[in-house]
Amino acid sequence: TKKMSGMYAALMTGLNDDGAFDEARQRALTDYVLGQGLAGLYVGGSSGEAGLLDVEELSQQQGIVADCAQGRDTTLIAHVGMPNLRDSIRLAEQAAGLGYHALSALPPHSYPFSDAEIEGYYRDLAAATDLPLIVYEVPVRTGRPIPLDSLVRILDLPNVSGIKFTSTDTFKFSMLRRQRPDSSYFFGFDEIYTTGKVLGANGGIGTTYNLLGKLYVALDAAMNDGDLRRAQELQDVSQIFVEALLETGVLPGMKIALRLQGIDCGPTRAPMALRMPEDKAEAHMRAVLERPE
Ligand code: NAY
Repeated sequence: TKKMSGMYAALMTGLNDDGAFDEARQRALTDYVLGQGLAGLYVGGSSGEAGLLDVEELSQQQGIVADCAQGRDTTLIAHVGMPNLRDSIRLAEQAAGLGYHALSALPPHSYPFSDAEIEGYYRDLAAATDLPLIVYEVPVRTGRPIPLDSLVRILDLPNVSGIKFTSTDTFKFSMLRRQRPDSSYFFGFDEIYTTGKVLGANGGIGTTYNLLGKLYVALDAAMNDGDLRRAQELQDVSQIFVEALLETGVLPGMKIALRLQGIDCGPTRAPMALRMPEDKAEAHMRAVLERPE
């Protein structure tokens, strides 16, 4: 099968002011992101506050996004990683029925599972539908990197087509790619995408792409053209934006920045919260967005 590639927004979630899932806000945000010329959307992942939503809300969101994407040339990846395999499979089956093109899942991490349990989870999830499955290595989220030999075994499972690698262990990324060159490699840290690309990433998936989608498409193109000066300029802009988000909290700050662009997707769901008063966060994000390039 052909490798997957390109730049994907890890789609964020529309909530109302009380923190309930909000269909209208989800649609407006999805249309805004679809307008940025990215390869597609990664739906229901960390950036979508999936760890704070329930299965009903995630299935509703899958349906809304599929509907917004109707008739558009875009690739939809459904993140279906839930604390238990049954819910993950339920979301995967629904995504397949809705016409999603691929699946992805965080490794189970609500208990200290063994490598064998994690591999078993991916084996069963991958077997549940015909869709290609993208493994997710993200130790900052799970608290535990998956060992290289275990990642290789997961990539060898039927229907497992690639990995979203969100770790600064880039040597491990390279070793994995050289051991399994036919898999698809997505790099998950927006602020160092160039690093992943140099080491062979086929694309990127990230939070800040919701807003800076065009910038990341241009960054990937600059890298493909070998225009390293341009790539570095663009990566600097992305880094300055991420630095600002680290002060507000990444997702809460993104929601402020999106609202400043006219896209209100509400607050983040508790307990996730802004790390500074709202008026201060607004001024902080406005200053970054208005910064001359
Ligand atoms: C997802 O699952 O929604 C993602 O793709 C998240 C990717 C992000 N990584 C994490 C750990 O959340 O975009 C990155 C990240 O927000 C960005 O690089 C800022 O550090």
